Amino acid sequence: MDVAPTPLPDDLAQLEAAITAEIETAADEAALETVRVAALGKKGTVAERMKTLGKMSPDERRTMGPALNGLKARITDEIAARRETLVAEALTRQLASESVDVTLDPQAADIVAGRIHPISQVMDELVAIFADLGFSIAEGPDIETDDLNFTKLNFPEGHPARDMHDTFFLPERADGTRRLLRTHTSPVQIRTMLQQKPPIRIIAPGRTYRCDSDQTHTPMFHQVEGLVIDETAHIGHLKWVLTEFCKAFFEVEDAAMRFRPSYFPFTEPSYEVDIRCKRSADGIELGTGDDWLEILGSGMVHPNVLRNCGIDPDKYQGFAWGMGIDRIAMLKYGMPDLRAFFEADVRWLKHYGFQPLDRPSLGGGLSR
Ligand code: 2U9
Repeated sequence: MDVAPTPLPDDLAQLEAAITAEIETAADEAALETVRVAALGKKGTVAERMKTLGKMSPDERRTMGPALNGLKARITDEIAARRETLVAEALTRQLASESVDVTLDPQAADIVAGRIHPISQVMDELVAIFADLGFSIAEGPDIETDDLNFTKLNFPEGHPARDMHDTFFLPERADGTRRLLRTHTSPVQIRTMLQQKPPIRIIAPGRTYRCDSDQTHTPMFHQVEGLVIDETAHIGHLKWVLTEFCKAFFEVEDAAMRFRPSYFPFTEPSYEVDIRCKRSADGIELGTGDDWLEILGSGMVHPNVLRNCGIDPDKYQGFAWGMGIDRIAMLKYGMPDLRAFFEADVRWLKHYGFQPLDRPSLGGGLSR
């Protein structure tokens, strides 16, 4: 803002009154600076008056000198005080214009334009349920050694799962060893058993890889496995944990389960586990009906696996299970095509995705 130059008054009182008025009406810091330069700057009105001191008689100078110095000091103080006021007013205006209303509904805000992928949602649901049952969450690397993925899990040499047709191997190293993309999350439990003493209660959710690609298989998929090791763990506990999980996850009152004998190298005895269901033209309903649907595999941890991890099988025993996260997500949320999970189609995500601020919790409802 331009400020009209202060007219040079004849007497100092008039000059002071004129400058004071300009200071008081300066609307912002820039305008105040203009006033300061016009009054106190090298060629300002006060400086010009100071220059006249040299031409005065000693008597005149004795009265005019202190008068001019006093004037300069008062104007300097007034400018400083006005600057403080202007800064405070500007801050108040800025705070008012930038204020955030924390009572506004976040659902209407831009941040909810994104969606949580159903796999992430289901992972969060699994974690909430098993954490509530007293399990810890364990994680490990996607790239594993042959030893942790197969040997420690009691897979014999030459087992078909060790075949290149089923497993993604990385190029052989100079020392002849080959790393691989883990074919299950079981190496996470092996790592835990090698590092921790029982009792152990963990789940291991994560990505897994197999050379398999068709309508119901993708080369990368997600698993959650569980492991309990203590001195008394038995099949009854396994059945209770899995039933409680299914009731909470599928949000049903009852979840009868059927254990069919099976075979895995790492468990003995081993079971494939079915949940009761009702099939109709509308789809599949879990927890009721007179049909069965296979949802996971389980068993008592093989004594060789315990031994391989330095755990005495005569003192400790445990149970384990594994299930496909993609599969239980499809079942729960009625998603027909597995491959859509990995296509990143925004329309699909808008339809099947979850609200970012609506995170699953047992108290607040898992999925709503
Ligand atoms: C240790 C000991 C035992 C994990 C288990 C299964 C049975 C199983 C499949 C389900 C569907 C994999 O994604 S799927 O194809 N898994 O049937 N998994 S018992 O047993 C273990 C794991 C680690 C140390």
